[in-house]
Amino acid sequence: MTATVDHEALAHFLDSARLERREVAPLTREQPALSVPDAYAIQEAGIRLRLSHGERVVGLKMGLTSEAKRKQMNLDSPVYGVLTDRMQVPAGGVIQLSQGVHPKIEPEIAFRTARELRGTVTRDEVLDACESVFAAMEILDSRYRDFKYFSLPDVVADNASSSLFVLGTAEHPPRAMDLTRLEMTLSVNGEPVQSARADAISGDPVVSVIQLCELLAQRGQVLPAGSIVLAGAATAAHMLRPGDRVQLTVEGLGIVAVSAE
Ligand code: OOG
Repeated sequence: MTATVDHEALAHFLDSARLERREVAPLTREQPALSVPDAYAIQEAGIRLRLSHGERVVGLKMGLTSEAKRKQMNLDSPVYGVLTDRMQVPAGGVIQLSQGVHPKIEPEIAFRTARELRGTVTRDEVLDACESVFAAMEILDSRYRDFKYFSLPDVVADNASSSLFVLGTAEHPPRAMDLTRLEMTLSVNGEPVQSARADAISGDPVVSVIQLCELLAQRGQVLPAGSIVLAGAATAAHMLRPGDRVQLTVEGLGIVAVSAE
């Protein structure tokens, strides 16, 4: 890590942009040498700020796990972010777009762990540790101007663009189906806008959980029991507009809906 980087100050800078719904310049513009470890330290400081305001960590999200997303953002390796209870929108709920900067929505698959996962884990160990799999959507919202032109350390520091998420209400045991073959369709106002098979997520959404455990281990951390894990988007993200009714159908996992106003 770079000794001259003030992680707490940069976390404050991004957190106030989030709270005041203000776009800011990417951190690497002022700090071109910002490293990925520095960025995770900034992300952690930002989460500590949210915890000091009464939020609770409920899980983690993977990002940039699909080719479509990596192309959309012009970035090339997976990253993680932290989910808190205040980011969860109930299934069928309403997203207030005025509370964000420029929110986008993505189709995802989520897991809930029943046991801790640590370090290098196998596919079977992930399946054994996860009690449920869900259809899910993530609402991203970068604090950076125009939601673009950022590098990997920028997006990591900004908690991997996390904003909100919604989980389907139907829970399925992860071994009940072949998770790589599920067809996923995101529709807005009744029109399909994005579709993919679940293997667009890291080749297999379970691989996202394996990669998450590896990334956490690099920071001396584990994936705790009882975590929600968003495995990453299967497609590019869709910009939300007021009045949008968004629905994700995942074959075998059911439907999850949310609307924007
Ligand atoms: C980075 C986060 C991407 C995903 O699922 O790929 C992400 C971004 O696009 O701003 O969460």
